[in-house]
Amino acid sequence: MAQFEEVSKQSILHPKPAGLVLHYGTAGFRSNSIHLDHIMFRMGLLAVLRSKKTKSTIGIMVTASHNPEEDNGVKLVDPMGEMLAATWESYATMLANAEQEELISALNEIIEKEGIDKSPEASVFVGKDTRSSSASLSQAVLDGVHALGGHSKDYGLVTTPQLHYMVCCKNTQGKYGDATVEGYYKKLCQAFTQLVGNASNRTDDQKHLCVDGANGIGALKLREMISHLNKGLQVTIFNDGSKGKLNHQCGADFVKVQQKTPTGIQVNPGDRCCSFDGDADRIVYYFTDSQQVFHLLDGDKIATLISTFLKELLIQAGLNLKIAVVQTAYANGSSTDYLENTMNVTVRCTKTGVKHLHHAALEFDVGVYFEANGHGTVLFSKAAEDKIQQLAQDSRIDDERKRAALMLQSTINVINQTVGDALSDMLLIEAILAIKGMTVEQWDRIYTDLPNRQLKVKVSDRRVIDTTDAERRAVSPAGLQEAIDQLVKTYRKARSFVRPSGTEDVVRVYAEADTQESADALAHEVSLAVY
Ligand code: NG1
Ligand code: ZN
Repeated sequence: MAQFEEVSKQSILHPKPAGLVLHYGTAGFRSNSIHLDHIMFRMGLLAVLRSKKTKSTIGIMVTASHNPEEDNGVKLVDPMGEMLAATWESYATMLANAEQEELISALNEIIEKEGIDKSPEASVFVGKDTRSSSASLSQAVLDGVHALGGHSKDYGLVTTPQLHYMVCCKNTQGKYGDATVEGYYKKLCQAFTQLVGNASNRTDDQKHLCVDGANGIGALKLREMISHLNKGLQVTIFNDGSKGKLNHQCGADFVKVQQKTPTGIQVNPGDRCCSFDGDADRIVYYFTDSQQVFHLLDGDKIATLISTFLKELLIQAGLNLKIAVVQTAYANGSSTDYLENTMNVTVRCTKTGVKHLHHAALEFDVGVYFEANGHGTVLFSKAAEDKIQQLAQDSRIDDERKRAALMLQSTINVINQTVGDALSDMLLIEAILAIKGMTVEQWDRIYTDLPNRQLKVKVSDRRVIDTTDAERRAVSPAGLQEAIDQLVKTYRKARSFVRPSGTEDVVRVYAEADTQESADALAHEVSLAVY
């Protein structure tokens, strides 16, 4: 490519620190922002190749999600708005770690292996979060795209799911919606308004929600979205970025892991609250009761609420569609038990990481997937969407079926099927609670979580731990699983597993049991067995 000269020239302005090695992990590259300039430039290059290969627009999001403000990261978005294909993750790692003088040969290797035709135009959409490093890092991405002759569209400050949405809209020629932030708000808000039209006499109290924006992009974008809602939702935004630091003692990850209210939020007992994470692709709900006890409604409770709602609608609509919930090993045992034995819903367990859940959810007509940490969405198969569409337009059916079909149609429009989306999930949850006339306390009482504890253990090499059965059992090192089994036996209703983290240099330990003391003790004992 004549363009290679330009790449060589430009890459000198984005030099790789010699010897630095980073991996494209579960959530792309993540590190302290000072290490990432060359990675960003090179991901711009890679996105051009991916765009030529797929003859589609590719997305690049500059964010480190729930990590501290000092960190940053980058993720590529594939044509339908999904995560980057696994084979390309290894190209990303190879390109990122090529020393300066090996860069062109690394590009050539990818071009050859993938048989990339150089002639198609390349198009890349770029977005960034509110971190102070994001502006210059996203400029490095754009430099990479342009150096290799690609066209770019810079969406500036957007949430991760908004960027996924734009990519999908563009590559489906607008069938999924308009590839603009305005188009995103219009589609979601119109569907929300239609849904809550089914809720009779909502009081102002029921319309009110307290949102912790994690001092990030979610707060900014929520404020924009609210203006499209015609007062259908009354939101008080805390941690909107005007004072506090991004993700510091706030946000969905803090609330889930610490199991407590974030700082910077003033609420009364019973107030319905939710927290976004730093790029607004996760959401968890919570409230404090009159005894000042904190109650968390995590991804499992969200999946239960949504799947119950959808199952009821499918029955009312008389549609024979297969619905399933996809979880990971971190799902609370009570949620799995409730879904399987009370709701009679199919439950699948996959490895951690949304791409695994997303993939499994695609196997069903309606696949609801959520990680316990609040990352999730609902996928409708093409056949399911067509059936719902047809029924909603059928003039011969009775009112109850019609109403159910229309609600299913609005649910399809309110949910961002490309990826977990805090704004979109929030609208769907708020609509369901309104339609069911359900308080957050009633939602919480659907089932009672088993007390649980998550711990992190630092070891010299976390990769010596290898797992099977959707990460629920360790196959190496020898003897570890047997030791865990012995410990679990000494507690009631207990379960525990360990796995190496894909995003941090730690081993994660999870334990649940009949009491908090037992869950804490079991997690502690298992973490000692990991050493
Ligand atoms: P790791 O670090 O592999 O456990 C964490 C989350 C995942 C997922 C990724 C990507 C837990 C236990 N793990 O992965 O669910 O969200 O980060 O952000 O919450
Ligand atoms: Zn995130």
